[in-house]
Amino acid sequence: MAIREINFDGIVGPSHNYAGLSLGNLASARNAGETSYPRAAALQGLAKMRSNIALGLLQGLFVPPPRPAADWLAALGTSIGAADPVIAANAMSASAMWAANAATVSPAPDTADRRCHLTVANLKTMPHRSLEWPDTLAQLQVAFAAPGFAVHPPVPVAFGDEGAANHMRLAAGHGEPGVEIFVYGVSGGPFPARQHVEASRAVARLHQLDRQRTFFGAQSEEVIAAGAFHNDVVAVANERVLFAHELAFADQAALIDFCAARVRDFDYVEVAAADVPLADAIRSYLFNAQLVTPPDGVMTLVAPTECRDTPSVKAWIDRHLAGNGAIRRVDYVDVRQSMANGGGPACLRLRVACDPGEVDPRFLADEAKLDRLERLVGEQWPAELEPGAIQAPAMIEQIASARRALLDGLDLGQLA
Ligand code: SUG
Repeated sequence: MAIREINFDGIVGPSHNYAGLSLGNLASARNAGETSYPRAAALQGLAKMRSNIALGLLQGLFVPPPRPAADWLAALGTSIGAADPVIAANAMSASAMWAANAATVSPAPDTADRRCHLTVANLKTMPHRSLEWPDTLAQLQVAFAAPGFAVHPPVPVAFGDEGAANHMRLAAGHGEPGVEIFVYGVSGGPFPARQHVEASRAVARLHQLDRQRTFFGAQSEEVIAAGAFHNDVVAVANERVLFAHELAFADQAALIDFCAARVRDFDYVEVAAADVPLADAIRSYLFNAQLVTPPDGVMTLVAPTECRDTPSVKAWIDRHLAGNGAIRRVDYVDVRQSMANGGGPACLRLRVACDPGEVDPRFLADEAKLDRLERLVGEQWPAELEPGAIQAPAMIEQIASARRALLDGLDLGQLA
C-alpha cells in the first residue's frame, strides 16, 4: 500500500457570508456584517488547490452541505423566510468549507487494525457549526467507502470536538507509524475552549491508537484568549517537523520531550513572541499554513498573503529561509475571503494520509476538474452577498441551484 498525503479542501459554498457567528474568532467578529463575495471566495479556494497540484501534491475536495439547513430550522419551528436574522444566518452559514474541522484522521500505520480512521467532529460549541456533521458524515462515508477506512460518527455532544484543527501527527514519513498529538482547551478566559479533552480521548480510543504514541496536551489559556480558537491557528506539523508559536501550549516542554523521544530526527521550529507577537501570528495566520512535502522534497509552507504583508512575520520567514531551517520554501496564497472569517489555508483542508487508489475518485481533483469547477463557480455562485439579502427568496434559490449544479458536475447527485 502506497500511502500519500492528500489534502481535501472544502469548496467554498455559494452562501459564504460574514455573520460574526464565532465568539473568540477575532476575524469573524471584525468582519461581521460586511458584504461577502462567494464567487471570489470559491475561486480563491480553487486557485489554492491548483497551486498545490502545481507543487506535485495530491489534492482532494469536499462539497458544501445544503443551505439553508432546512431540517434545523424546522426543528426550531421556523423556516428561512420567517426566522430571526441571526437564526437565519446560522442556517445559511458556509462554514463547512473549513474542512480541517470536518473530522480527525488517524492514518493506517498508527491504528491497531491498520485501517485509516476518521471521526466526524460534532462542532457543538458554535450553533452554525453544529449543523455540519450529518452532511459531513454522509460525504465521508461516500468518499472513504473502501474497506481500508473506518468512518465514525461524532462523539457524544456532551464533549466538544472540532476535528483535525486540534490534532497533529508527527512521523518520519507519512506512510510510517507516527505519534498523534491531541490538543484541547481548558479555559480561554473570555472565549470558549472548543476542543474538550474527553472528546480527544474518545477519538484516540475509537481510532485504536497506541497509548504510548499518543499525547494529550492543553492549549495555553493565553492563546485562546488572544484569538487562537483552534490549535491550528498557532501550530502545524508535517512529517518530523513541528512548527509552533512559543505560547501555543500550556506545557510545551512535555510535548517536545514526548516527540523527541519517539520521532526520528524530530525538529521543533519555534517562533518566539519577541520576534512575532501573538497578535501578529493570529492576524496573519502564519501557523495556519499548510506545511507540506512536495515530491521534490523541499518542505514548503503554503501561507496566506497576510503573512507577506505583516512585517514581523515576513521578517521571521525571510530569516528562516536564509538560514538552514526546516522550512525551505514559502508559497503565498490569496484566500482573503476565507481569512476574513478566520479560516486560513490550513483550515480549508483536511489531511488524509492513505492509499489514493482507495479514495472515491469523484473527490480527487486534477487540473481539468478544477478548470470545470472554475467555470461552474463563475456561472453559478453569487458575485456578492449583503447580509440583508440572506433571506431573500431569489438569493436562496440561486444558492440552492448553484449547489445542485456542482453536485451534477461532480456526479455526486447522491449527496443532494
Ligand atoms: O469555526 N469561522 C470558523 C473558522 C474555522 C477555522 N478553522 C480552523 N482553524 N481550522 C470558525 O470559527 C465564521 C462564520 C461567521 O462568522 O459567519 C466561522 O465559522
